Amino acid sequence: MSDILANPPQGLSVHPIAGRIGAEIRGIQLGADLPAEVQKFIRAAWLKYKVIFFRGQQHLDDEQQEGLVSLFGQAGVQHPTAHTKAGTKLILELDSKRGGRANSWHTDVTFVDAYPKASILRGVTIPAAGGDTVWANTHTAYQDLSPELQQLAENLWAVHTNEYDYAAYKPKATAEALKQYQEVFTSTVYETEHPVVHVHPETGEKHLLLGHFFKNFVGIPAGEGRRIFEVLQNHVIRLENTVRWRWQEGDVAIWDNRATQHYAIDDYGDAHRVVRRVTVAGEAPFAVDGRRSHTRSKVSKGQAVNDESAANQTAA
Ligand SMILES: O=C(O)CCC(=O)C(=O)O
Ligand SMILES: [Fe+2]
Repeated sequence: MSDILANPPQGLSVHPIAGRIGAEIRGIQLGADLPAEVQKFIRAAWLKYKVIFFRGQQHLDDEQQEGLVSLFGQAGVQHPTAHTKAGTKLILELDSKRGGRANSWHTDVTFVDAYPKASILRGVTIPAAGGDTVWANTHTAYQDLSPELQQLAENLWAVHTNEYDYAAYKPKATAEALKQYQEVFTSTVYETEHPVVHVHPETGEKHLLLGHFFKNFVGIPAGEGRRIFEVLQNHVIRLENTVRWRWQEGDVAIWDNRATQHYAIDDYGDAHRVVRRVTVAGEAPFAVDGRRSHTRSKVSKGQAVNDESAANQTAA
């Protein structure tokens, strides 16, 4: 894996950004039909740096962005509950004017067992100032724990759900946003059990698996569990484990969703910000003892709401 990074294909270069996560890749025009060597290089950089960035990809339209999932040898997947952008197969649009502000720490879609392995995000409309996104490395977060806390974490399983405490994470959400969250994002309610420490299927590294879809730990009362959650989650988001990206229009960020959490900073007021995401299918994680995550319930609330304006009351 690192061989190809040390000797990149002609014209390509990798520029690490923070010490523990994130690198910019220069010299590529992204597309579905890149040479095999270049695709291999992108995958190696993605696994090593956990989030990789490409500037100047204005040539990509929605369909070409959807085509990028082929870099990862798996199908693209729609969001299980949020609406896909009209006229596209896979795109989830986050528009700040329609509540698309993912300003709480999460890994995408962990309320299902086989959540996406990669997310590919494109900057479409970017505020003149603000609207950065931050990613955190969940492996170095695990490594930072004392051996005793590592052991505690390895023994814990957590329930993740899309019906989490949205209002607690979004204290300024409007009544309308809350209603749409209830009706669209939670039109089907999932509950999934994940190990708190999972072993990455490609790198073998151990990662903390938490984020805002966390509901409770299996076998621990909610109040006590919340405090344990804070201890572990605070390790994930320590600044040492993070990288922050200042967007320009046409940028693309691709993250290893099995190895990171992210947070979209909501500091741009009424300025307009639009980003579009596609996700690549993943597999259910496994614990250090080999047991696999599983979705234990999936309950449809019945009447599906089909209101385009509610498309992205998501926490993404
Ligand atoms: O708006 C962003 O920068 C990130 C949004 C998000 O959470 C996602 O695309 O998964
Ligand atoms: Fe997200």
